[in-house]
Amino acid sequence: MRKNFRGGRIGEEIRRIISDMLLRDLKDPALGGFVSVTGVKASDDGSYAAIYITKLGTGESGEIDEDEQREVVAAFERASGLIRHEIGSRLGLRRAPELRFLFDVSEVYGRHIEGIMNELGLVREKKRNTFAELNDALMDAGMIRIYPHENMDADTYGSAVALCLALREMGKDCAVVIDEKIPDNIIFLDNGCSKQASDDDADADIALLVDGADTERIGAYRASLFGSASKSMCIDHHASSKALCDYNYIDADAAAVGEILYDFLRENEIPITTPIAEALYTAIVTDTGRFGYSNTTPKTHRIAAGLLELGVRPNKVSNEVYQNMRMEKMRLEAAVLGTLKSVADGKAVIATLTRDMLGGTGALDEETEGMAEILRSIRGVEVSVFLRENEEGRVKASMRSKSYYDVSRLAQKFGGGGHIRAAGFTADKPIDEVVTEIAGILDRSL
Ligand SMILES: [Mn+2]
Repeated sequence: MRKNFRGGRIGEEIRRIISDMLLRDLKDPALGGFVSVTGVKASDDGSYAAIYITKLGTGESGEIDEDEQREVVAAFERASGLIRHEIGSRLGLRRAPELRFLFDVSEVYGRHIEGIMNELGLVREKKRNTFAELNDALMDAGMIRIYPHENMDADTYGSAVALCLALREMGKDCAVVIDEKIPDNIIFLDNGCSKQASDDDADADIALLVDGADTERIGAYRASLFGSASKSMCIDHHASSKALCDYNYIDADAAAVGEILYDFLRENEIPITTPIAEALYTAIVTDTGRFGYSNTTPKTHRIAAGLLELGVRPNKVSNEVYQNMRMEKMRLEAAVLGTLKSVADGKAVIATLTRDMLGGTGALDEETEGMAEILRSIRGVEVSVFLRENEEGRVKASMRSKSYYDVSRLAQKFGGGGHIRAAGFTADKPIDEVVTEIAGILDRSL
């Protein structure tokens, strides 16, 4: 029997069929996790149907970025034939509709995600506060502990130090609680603020997160200390952040937490000394990519100007942060660049690093970070591949693409994964073999 395509019922049937298939038949890794169909719009003549899909991210917000959205859509497109076949046979259609998959970014999606997150008990949003409310809470507290996120960058660390110095000026027992080494190029900001996390930090009146709004990125031990404080507070500029602390200030328009804190200190008439200004300025310079990213606004520059008037010397900050590479790391870059190989008519480059080469430069394993980005910056290069032997002698690959090539699919061929523009894998083969294989694939597919 032929079914009538008009009305929403067929759409609802298609939705149910795809939902069933998600549970049983669709095994693509990109369709794992909380992927769901939010709606189906079928055309009147039954020739095609638009399928609206969503995926819930693992972060607090539940949202996923555009690259991941494209991955989900691409995975559905790959399974399109299978899905049409199933729709055709289950609905008894001679010709199943053409399917178009769209990532649902509507408000419905937002509500849908909120619904799922509520069901899972993931969201317990609290009140968002004003600067005055934050200030009142901080001034009432005696002991305050500030938590930068792990893999500290200059925004989280500079903001933490700036606030710590300001609160010490106000007579508070304040410290920045860390559990990792401070990166060499920002340690000049410290001014005696940081301390290694220890059990007595649990007694704080206020535990304060900067540049993050949940404890996912501070490690288990510090998260337990954070949770033991009487009150929690977060100051953040990530759009995806939810208000999960007792006091919350989240401004997604701010280029850096450093910007928010500048306004906070000004509004509450807390003096900004030169070391505080320097920490805020460093936070802003780095989070805006030296005023080069699209988050840079007129306000960013006005705040930067205000900080210069408070005694910041941009040249000093620049020298500390950017002109401060270890000689060993520079030697490492030189050695890696010495292996540079151009493939696919210059649209891709591959560079390698063996254990012997690394040993020869004296650089550390973690200093190999960022090589794939450096390689991608070459004009005309769409894909960069950096291969290195790790401590276990396995080959670790990092791959980047600039604008159209999906490196996550390339990584999947080697059992790895990642995002469209950044992906990687680990292989148990000699490094030269991996180079040859990747070069072959890139030559054919670019
Ligand atoms: Mn930041």
